[in-house]
This record gives sequence, structure tokens and C-alpha cells, in this order.
Amino acid sequence: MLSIVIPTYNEKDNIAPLLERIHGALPGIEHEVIFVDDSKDETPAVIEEIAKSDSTVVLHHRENEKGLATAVVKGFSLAKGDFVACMDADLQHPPEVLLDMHTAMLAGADMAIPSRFIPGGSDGGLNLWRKFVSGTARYIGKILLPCLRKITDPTSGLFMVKRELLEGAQLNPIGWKIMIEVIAMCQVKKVLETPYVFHDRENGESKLSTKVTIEYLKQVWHLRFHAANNGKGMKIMRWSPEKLAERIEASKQA
Ligand SMILES: Nc1nc2c(ncn2[C@@H]2O[C@H](COP(=O)(O)OP(=O)(O)O)[C@@H](O)[C@H]2O)c(=O)[nH]1
Ligand SMILES: [Mg+2]
Repeated sequence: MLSIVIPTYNEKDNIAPLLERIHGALPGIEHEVIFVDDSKDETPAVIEEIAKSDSTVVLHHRENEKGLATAVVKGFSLAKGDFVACMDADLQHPPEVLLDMHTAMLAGADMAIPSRFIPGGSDGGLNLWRKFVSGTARYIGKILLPCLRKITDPTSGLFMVKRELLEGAQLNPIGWKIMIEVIAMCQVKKVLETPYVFHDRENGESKLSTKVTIEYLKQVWHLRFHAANNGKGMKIMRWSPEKLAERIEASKQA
């Protein structure tokens, strides 16, 4: 089974289209969708209503907690699948990439990371300022953490990983970027990157703030001294759009 962990903060208008696209992307693949929600709007009510008729949906609502990374770590602890995915709720991560990642995992990856920065990928959904901030953040992360060096897109928050690698890992969800925490603290050896196109947010608002950037820097600095994965022996593979299409087609035939 595949567990999809989705942190939500005020995403009421995105839940229904998100779930529809997730189910549409995974025909015949058993999955559960775990929402870890800190919303102040009607998001939890929307999720609960859908959960009445959709048994794949799990809701964990937190009344007095906040924070993207702590939400995702909570989701990991609830996950029952062999593979665990993490994805945003706002459709900036197109749910169709779940099938790409799942195909990569079936091909033997420890971790599947869709990337905006390999042929076939695109960073279209960010404005110039956000591109600059996120590019600088990636650069600093790669300087300080050897395990991130060969990974082209470690800051998007979109990935799938073997659940067994999460078990027992000392994840310290202080920051915003849960993916770098997973790469640095889990025994991830085989990474497979697949291209994807990052989209504009249509509903709701971004929660990115200066505070988030500062937390990211603190997180990277902490990992600089505590990372369990020093990057040695890591193998990064990349699929072209053609290769990806071929592998998806082959797994449909199988
Ligand atoms: N549970 C939870 N989810 C959050 C929190 N902050 C953001 N999120 C969710 O994390 C994802 C990414 O947030 P977003 O604001 O789109 O960040 P951006 O894409 O970097 O602008 C979305 O699904 C948000 O709803 C939070 O404090 N708690
Ligand atoms: Mg977003």
C-alpha cells in the first residue's frame, strides 16, 4: 500500500479536486490519504464530509499545533503503507506525479524525488523573487550538507520514500523543509529523480514568510552537525520524460 501524507492549513477549496486527482492518478494502486490539518477555516469539515464516503481518507486534526514539518512527521507515524509520499495540498504539486514516484519506487528506489530542474521539468509556478529565495536556499543547503549535493530539487516538499527507512530515524521537524531532514537522517542510498512541472496556486494563500526561511537556515545548520547520512555511497539516477513514460506504460502492462 501507498500512504500519501498531506499537511493542510486553510485549504478548503483544494481538498475535493485534490482527492479526485489523486484517485485518478492511481488506478489499481491501493492507497490511503492522510491529512494532518492545522486549519482555522472549514478544511477539516470538508475533509470529514468526504471521508464519510471515501474510505481512503484519514484526518488528523490538531487544535493547538502548527508547523508544516511537525505535521508531516505526525503523518509518517500514522502511515501504514510500504511507501510513504509527502505532497502539498494546493495542487502546486500535480497529484499525477504520484504515479511517477510509485513507478520509481517499484523500480527499486529508496526515495523518489520529482524535480523541476532536469529535462522535462519546469519551475513555472513561482515568481522571480520566490525563485531567487528558493534557489539561494538550495545552494546553501548543498554547501552545508554533502548528502544534498547531487540532488537537483531537495526543497520542494514532494517525495516518496520506503517507510522502513523512516522508522527509527531521528527526524527533528524544526524547519519547513521536511525532505532535507529525511535525506539527511535516513539511510537513503538509491534516489530516483523524475521530471515534473510545478504549478501556480489557484486557491488559498501561500504561508511562506521570512520566518520560514530563517527556520530553514537553522535546520540546515543543525543537520550540518547531526546528519546520519553523509552522502557517501548515495546513487542518484534520473529518468528522462521518455524513459518515465516507457516505465509507466510497462508497469500498466504488467
Ligand atoms: N498542517 C499544516 N500544514 C501547513 C502549515 N503551513 C503550511 N501547510 C501546508 O503545507 C503545504 C505548503 O504550504 P504553502 O503555503 O503552499 O507553501 P509554498 O508552496 O511554499 O508557498 C500546503 O499544503 C499547506 O496547506 C501548517 O502550519 N500546518
Ligand atoms: Mg504552495
